Amino acid sequence: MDKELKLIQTISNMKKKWSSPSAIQCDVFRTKNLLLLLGILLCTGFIQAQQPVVPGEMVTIPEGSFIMGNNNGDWMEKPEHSVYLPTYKIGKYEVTRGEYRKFMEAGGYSQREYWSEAGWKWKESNEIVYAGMYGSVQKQERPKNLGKRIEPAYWAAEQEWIGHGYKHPRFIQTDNHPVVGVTYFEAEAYCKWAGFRLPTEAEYEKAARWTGKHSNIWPWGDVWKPEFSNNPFDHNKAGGGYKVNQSAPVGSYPEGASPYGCMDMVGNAYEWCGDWAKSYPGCEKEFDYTGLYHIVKGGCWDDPKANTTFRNWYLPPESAGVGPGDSDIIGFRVAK
Ligand SMILES: [Ca+2]
Ligand SMILES: [Ca+2]
Repeated sequence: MDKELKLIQTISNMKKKWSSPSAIQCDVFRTKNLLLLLGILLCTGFIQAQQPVVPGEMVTIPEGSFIMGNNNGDWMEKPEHSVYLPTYKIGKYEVTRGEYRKFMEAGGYSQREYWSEAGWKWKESNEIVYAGMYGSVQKQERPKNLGKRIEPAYWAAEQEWIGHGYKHPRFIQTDNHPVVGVTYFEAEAYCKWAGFRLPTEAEYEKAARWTGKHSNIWPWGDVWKPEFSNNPFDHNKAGGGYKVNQSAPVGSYPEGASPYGCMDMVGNAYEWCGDWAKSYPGCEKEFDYTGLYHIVKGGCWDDPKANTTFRNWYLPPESAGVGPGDSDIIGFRVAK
């Protein structure tokens, strides 16, 4: 930015110096200046960086096979295998608070039709449910002072965050921050209201890493770049800066875009996927958590080096800020 400002100032000073000759000379000079400035801005990527976030923008992923999994990853990421997917659309960004607010204002928490049976039952209950990674489910009563569920946990724009190992100062969540603290049930209800669905894990992973010929380990390539995503070790002020934990407005890390142009596919908020957690064919330890855990992908602002093949799983009602689930790190994006 400094470079552009200096150039604009230089051009402006030159204009002052040359301001006296005939009107024709002035017009020619102005046109030249404008073209020069436009060229400079285009070359430096200034105009591109200023592109606004378009809420609900979708990216089309063409049909075809891709390589899923990671032979160098954790045991549950193995083995690499080919998966065919028909054409689908996926959100370019995580769902924002501004978008989610529209669902709330449209009666999202009072209209039964948007919710699955299990989701509605959870919403109306006063139970907090959370679990370890391997099926040790625990339940407790939701504190009465929290009242009826009418919004996601961590909805307040400014608040104390639980924190996950690094500093977590108060910050203001704007309408462009990802909605977080949403359970699977809330993400599912939003999608139904908006005419979408959650992506499957395979859809998520293909949109995050497939170049058409090769599956990247991170959305941008096979080499870790701390500045390309919202993680604890980037310096971007939008994410709080170095060793500070907070979410960032969606699309704040354009250099970290996936080959298909999807933003924040690693980092910022973790993201719910629509399918149940299961082992890949040929995995050394087989598991099938159908009916128990849903897949969550992509790492978060608290995850130092999350990549596109990382797999995590949570219970659908995994509660935020009141149990160990800590789902202040979980959001979602839509698919169709
Ligand atoms: Ca950060
Ligand atoms: Ca994300």
